[in-house]
Amino acid sequence: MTVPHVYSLSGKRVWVAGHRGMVGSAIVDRLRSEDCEILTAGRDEVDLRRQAEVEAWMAKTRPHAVFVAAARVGGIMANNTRPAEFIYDNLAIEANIVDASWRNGVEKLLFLGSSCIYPRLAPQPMTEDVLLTGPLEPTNQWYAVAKIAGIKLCQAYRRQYGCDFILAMPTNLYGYRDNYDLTSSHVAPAMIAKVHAAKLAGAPSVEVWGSGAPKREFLFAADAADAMVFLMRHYSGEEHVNVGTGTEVTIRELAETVCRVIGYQGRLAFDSSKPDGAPRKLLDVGRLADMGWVAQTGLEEGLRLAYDWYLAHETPR
Ligand code: GFB
Repeated sequence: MTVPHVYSLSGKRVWVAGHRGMVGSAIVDRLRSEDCEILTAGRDEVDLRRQAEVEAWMAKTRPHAVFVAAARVGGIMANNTRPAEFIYDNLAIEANIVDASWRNGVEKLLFLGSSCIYPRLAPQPMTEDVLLTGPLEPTNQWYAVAKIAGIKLCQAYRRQYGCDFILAMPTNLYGYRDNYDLTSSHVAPAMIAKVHAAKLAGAPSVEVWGSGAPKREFLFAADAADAMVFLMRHYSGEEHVNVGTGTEVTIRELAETVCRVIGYQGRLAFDSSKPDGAPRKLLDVGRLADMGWVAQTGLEEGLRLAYDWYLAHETPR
């Protein structure tokens, strides 16, 4: 399939906002094979929640293109217990970067949202147009509202100022440089850390939050980064685009897969005092597939790669 080229990164200064996070760092890795200059702003240099700092940094560095991978992110527990941080930080970060990008003549910007923008009980798989058709999942409504505002922000700047700002909505991600802190992590890194610890301790069981019945779609972060660069080059439009694999597993199946990868034979102990969150969150990835992009890394393979990274970087052995 020949995919039309709409934007060339060649010779461009490209700012990856959020380069220390899992997705941002994967985008930096992916951009290393492109002929572009990668810009990153250290946390000590720019607090993205402060408008004046973002404006000064952008005016100084003048990027041609921007990936907005900076965000306050976390798993179900962090979202549910720190609502103010999840709504305020995300609104501030996206408003500051989008506005400063327009003011500084950024040619192209890609904003990363999340599959939790969609209604809790949306028909599955979720097409892009189910946005704002029903109530949100309560555990992460604060984050979701901020990300929906980010979508509308980019669309408004496109309509009023003609900015080529585009929107990607990735599913649940996992990969290298994930967050393994059990109070704020997502489920995939949490299961890696917990199963590893249970294996080392010779524990008879490992704790899994909730019922194990919710279904989730997991995309390897390096694949997500590849999709972001693909969209940056080949897509220009107001509509947001789902980014995922199009396949889902139950949390029980995810936990079993992690046990297999790590070689742990104990039991799964489900803790029903913890929330399940949304029952299903499967993206319809037809729009992206029609453009010519599909995910490459299967779940078990990706979990093996993530576990190898965890062993090399995170564990007391
Ligand atoms: O990954 P997770 O926190 O994200 O949880 P969400 C997914 C499912 O795994 C939930 C269960 O049903 C959890 O109850 N789970 C089982 C666990 N054991 C664990 C564990 O040890 N840790 C965690 N974290 N979960 C988040 C949103 O929702 O997904 C964010 O809150 C964002 O805003 C992100 O959208 C992608 O898929 O439920």
